Amino acid sequence: MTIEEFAYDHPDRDVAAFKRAVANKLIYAVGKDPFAASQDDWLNATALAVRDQLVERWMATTRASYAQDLKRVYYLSMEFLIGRTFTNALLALELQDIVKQALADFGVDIAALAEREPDAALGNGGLGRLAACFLDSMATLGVPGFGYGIRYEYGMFRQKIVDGQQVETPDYWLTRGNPWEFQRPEVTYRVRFGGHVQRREDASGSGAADWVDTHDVLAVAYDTIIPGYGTQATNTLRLWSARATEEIDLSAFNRGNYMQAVESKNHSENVSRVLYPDDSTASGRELRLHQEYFFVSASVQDLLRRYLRTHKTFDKLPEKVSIHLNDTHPVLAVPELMRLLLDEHGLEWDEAWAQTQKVFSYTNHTLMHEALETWPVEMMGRILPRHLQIIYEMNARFLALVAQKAGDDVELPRRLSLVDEVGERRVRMAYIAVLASHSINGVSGLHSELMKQSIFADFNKIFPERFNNKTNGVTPRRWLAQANPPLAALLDQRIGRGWRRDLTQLQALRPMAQQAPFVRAFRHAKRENKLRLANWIEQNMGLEIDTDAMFDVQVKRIHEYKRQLLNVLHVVSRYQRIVAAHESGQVSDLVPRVVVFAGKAASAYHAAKQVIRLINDVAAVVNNDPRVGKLLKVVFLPNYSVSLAEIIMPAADLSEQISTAGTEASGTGNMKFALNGALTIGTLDGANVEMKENVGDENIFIFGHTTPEVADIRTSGYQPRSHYEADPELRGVLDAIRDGAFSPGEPSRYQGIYDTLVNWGDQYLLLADYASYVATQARVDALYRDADAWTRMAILNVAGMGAFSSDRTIAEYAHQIWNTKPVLLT
Ligand code: 26V
Repeated sequence: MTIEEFAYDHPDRDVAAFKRAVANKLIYAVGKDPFAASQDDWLNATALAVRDQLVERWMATTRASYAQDLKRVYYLSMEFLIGRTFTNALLALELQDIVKQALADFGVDIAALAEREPDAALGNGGLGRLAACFLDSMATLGVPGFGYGIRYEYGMFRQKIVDGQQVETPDYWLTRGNPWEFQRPEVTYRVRFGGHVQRREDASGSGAADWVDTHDVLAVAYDTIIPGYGTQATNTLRLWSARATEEIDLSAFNRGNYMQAVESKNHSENVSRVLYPDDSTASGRELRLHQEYFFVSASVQDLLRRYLRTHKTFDKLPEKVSIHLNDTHPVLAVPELMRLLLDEHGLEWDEAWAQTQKVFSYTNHTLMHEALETWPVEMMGRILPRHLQIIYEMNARFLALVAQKAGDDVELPRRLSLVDEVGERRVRMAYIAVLASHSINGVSGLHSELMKQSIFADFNKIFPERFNNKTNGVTPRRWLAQANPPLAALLDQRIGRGWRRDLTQLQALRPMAQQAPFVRAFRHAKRENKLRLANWIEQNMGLEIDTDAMFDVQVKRIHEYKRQLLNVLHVVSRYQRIVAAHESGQVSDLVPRVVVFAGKAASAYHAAKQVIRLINDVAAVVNNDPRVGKLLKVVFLPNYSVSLAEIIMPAADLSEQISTAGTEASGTGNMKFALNGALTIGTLDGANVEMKENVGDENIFIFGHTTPEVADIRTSGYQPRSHYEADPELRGVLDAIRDGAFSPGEPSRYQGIYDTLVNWGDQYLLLADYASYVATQARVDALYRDADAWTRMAILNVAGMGAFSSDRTIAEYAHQIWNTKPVLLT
């Protein structure tokens, strides 16, 4: 039988057919009477009908990739911060109008439905969202790929603000079911933990071993279709969920202890229960190590099984398989592949290692010491004894090589060892990644250079050809077409629709910055977006804001290095100037601003939580001071998420990208803002450097010390107190915070913040950059007063953002790292 002969109800793409499809889903799949159906029932029914439209593309893509025997990319990531799927799927299928009409005929409002979909928040921040943008671009470019990760039951925690402080609540995103996923119970793998290793009797020196007496957990696959845009091609996101090997522990059950019987099942299934919400410390918690090995083992078993369907030996593994490590979290894939090749498939070490090194590539996403993963040798030996052995063997062979090259540098082997021997012995996961990968990349030009000079300096001397840069990007489908309908419509009208697949077409906007009607239309689009955000704020926070004011926005995880606190210092300085002017009978000449913050702090990160509290305390004082009026409002939007970002990014006038130079690996919010017509105030950090090159020096507000200057300041004994003493305005700001101007009920609340900056070394150089920041903010004000000049510059920013599509990034990965060819669909 051919697929043409296989009879099924091929889904049609007109309103009548789609109504029938939704009606069928509502009745037969959701099981609801249309007269009793809730909004969520309608959403599920519609999602299922939309999903049907993706399935044919999915199967055609899979068939074609087998027929063409293509190399596949496996993108291993602990995090995929997808957000919502409904609107994105409609966009990919170009079904918006049809579905809107079909639902309207049922009396259902599509926008209200879309709003009810929960975010799939299976990630913390930049790294997870990048993985989601990459999936979108891989599908769009036809790169045959799979995302592999964990199907967390609880995603990123929900943030509430109670009395100005962050309170975390669990994000059980699956309550109402997930219509997008296909459970695949037949795709289940056994993942082993603990036990011990026995030399294999018949191994005759091959190094193969038996790993026995293990505690096992099952990994069950759940697949989600990732549609490409403007193509039939799709990819698969395969997430693993933990199941106990036995439903209940029968021996305990028979002894009459029901609770104990169920407990062991729960214990196993905890592995995929919850996303680790701390992206600031490489936590040594054992559960995290279990999670990392759990998903990596299932993924490597799965991809080997797929490879072996069409190949008998491992000779062609590097020609057919590329495994990409999204940071070090999936690094255990390296010893896992080695283990499977040695112990299960009988390869010799040298052969297994040669293939392994050709298969892996690795992206580093941070230089921050706290986030670099290491695991205690003791823990690794207890949970993964066979993998520890393999790591030791890799290390011994590597260090023998290093010893030959070391010359008089007798310390070199110690510095390069995969095991840090100082104090509690720990395995250095990043070193395994570098040793096992043929390509190691950073995520912006600056970051890639710093990576070579700092954490991987010794490796760069030995393997210089492995290191390269791949500057991040963002998907224009979600971050422009979907998030910003007014601007997307304007672009379509003036430059055509092609920018969705070729973002460089935005450069056609450059001459239009000089055309008054276009400038007006552009400003009009921005205004609509500002109104949408203002409405959100009014409805969710009961706060009224003025849409003529400049929307000055900083949204991202709360971290000391990102310097939300520097932004607060500037806000307080404005507040004090407004009040001072008022007290002396004048009106301040400051431009009215609404300063918007959003972001989550890791639950144990006290300093970050204090910053959230300070922002809310400052907001309470500023927003209720009658002397301020419309000149300044401060807003902390709770529960920052992908779907909230889609409302915030298009509404911003000013984008704050103000990390200490040398600390932000790339940033991707910076790109989303500029793409949506915000101007950037930023340091020469991460991808800001390349944004400046692309939009032109005169179209971006750069301030602060550069990376080498930061290094000089630190080595020559930084004295933050000297800035405090020399700058009366800065002193006034810090004293007010210290003395309780924003915490009158507890005047000493922010003594710690003051001390961190003035007395304890100001690690991120806020005080050193303060004067430059405030002076640059004055230039921002001056430009905003000239609305046309501001809008012209905003247009030139959009025009210059073509390079920051994740399509460009993925094309570079595909050509320069993975060596993959796109799937051809007829
Ligand atoms: C670390 C950890 C430590 C263990 C617990 C969970 C966890 C989760 C994430 C991380 C690493 C965070 C690294 C990260 O998100 N880096 C960001 O990557 C973006 C994409 O490349 C980049 O734009 C940001 O500048 C960079 O901070």
